Order: sequence, then structure tokens, then C-alpha cells
Amino acid sequence: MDRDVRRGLTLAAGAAGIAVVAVVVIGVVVLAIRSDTSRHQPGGGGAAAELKPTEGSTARGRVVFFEAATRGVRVVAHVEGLAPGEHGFHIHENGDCSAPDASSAGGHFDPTGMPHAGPEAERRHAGDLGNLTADESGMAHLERVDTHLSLEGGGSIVGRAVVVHAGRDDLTSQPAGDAGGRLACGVIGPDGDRAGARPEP
Ligand SMILES: [Cu+2]
Ligand SMILES: [Zn+2]
Repeated sequence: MDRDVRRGLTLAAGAAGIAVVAVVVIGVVVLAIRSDTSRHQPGGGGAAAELKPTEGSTARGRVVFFEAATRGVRVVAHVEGLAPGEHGFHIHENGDCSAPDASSAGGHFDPTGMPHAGPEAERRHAGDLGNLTADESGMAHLERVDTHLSLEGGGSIVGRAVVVHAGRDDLTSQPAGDAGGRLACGVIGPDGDRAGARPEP
């Protein structure tokens, strides 16, 4: 009897030991997976905006933003349904395209209190991306690295809106380059799926 009790206790202790080891192993595996995931999150995903036509417009497209290999943010835009020629292309302050004319997006994104200017200017609204140029079929493609843009921190463009205009941005007139009405608008959101983005050249 005494021997059986002792044997039972030994077996129980053995089972408990195995259970403890199993819990520790599972815990370590879970922690490893979690730390692996978090390691890929900061700055890993880019941002993107789906541009939808405003009332009476046929313009639509997609713009993706991602950290450039060196400094700045790479902007890749495809827009179609435009009249051939130049069209003002900006980031506006409010991530709100709900108004039929996209007026809800507000003015140009300008976190540093600068004048309106062209994309190559040192002193410009952060949102001043210049113009898109549509070809004869109404399609526009733009790809450039912009050192005034940021995807994180106080000056982040995430949560703002991209707007394409009916007219050309003259890169000079205040406060918005005299670019006319708004043809398409899209809110910039985080873009975990980078499959649509082009690799660094
Ligand atoms: Cu604009
Ligand atoms: Zn501007």
C-alpha cells in the first residue's frame, strides 16, 4: 500500500513536470512568433489611397506611398479617366472625401506653415506634389521620391487625402496653385499589402 501511494505520487509528479515543460515550451514559441510579427510592423507597411471620382467626374486611380531606400517617401500613382494634359495633384489636410465635390478634404496638407509651391521647392506645403500628366487616353502615371513626406509621426500623411484636380497647378498661385475643381479623392490609409507597390529600382 505504502509503495503504491509512493509510486502514484511519483507518477503524478512526473506528469506535472511534463505539463510544466509543455507550458514553458508553448510560451516560448508564442513569444517568438509575437516578437517576429512586431519586428516586421514598424515602418514595414506603406500607405495607399484609392481615388474615387467626385460628382460628374470619371477620374479614378490608386496612389501608394512607401519608405524610400535612402531618404523620403516613394510615391507611385496611377490615375485614369482624365482629360489629356496636366492636373494638380496634392495631399489635402482632411482624410474626408465625403462631399460630392471633395471640398471636405480641406486645403493642402501644410503642417509647417509654408506657402504653396512646386514639388521641387524647398519651402512648400508638404502636400504639394505638383501635377499629374495624362496622355491622350486619359491615363497618368507618376513615380518619384519626395523628401517632404513622412509616413509616421506628427507630420504623417496617413489619414490625409489625395486629390486630383481638373486644371493645372501653376506651382505659384496662393493658396493652391489655381488648379480648379476636384476630380478624384481618396483617403490615405495604412497599406499592409505591398504587392501593388513597385520594388526599389
Ligand atoms: Cu489639391
Ligand atoms: Zn499647396
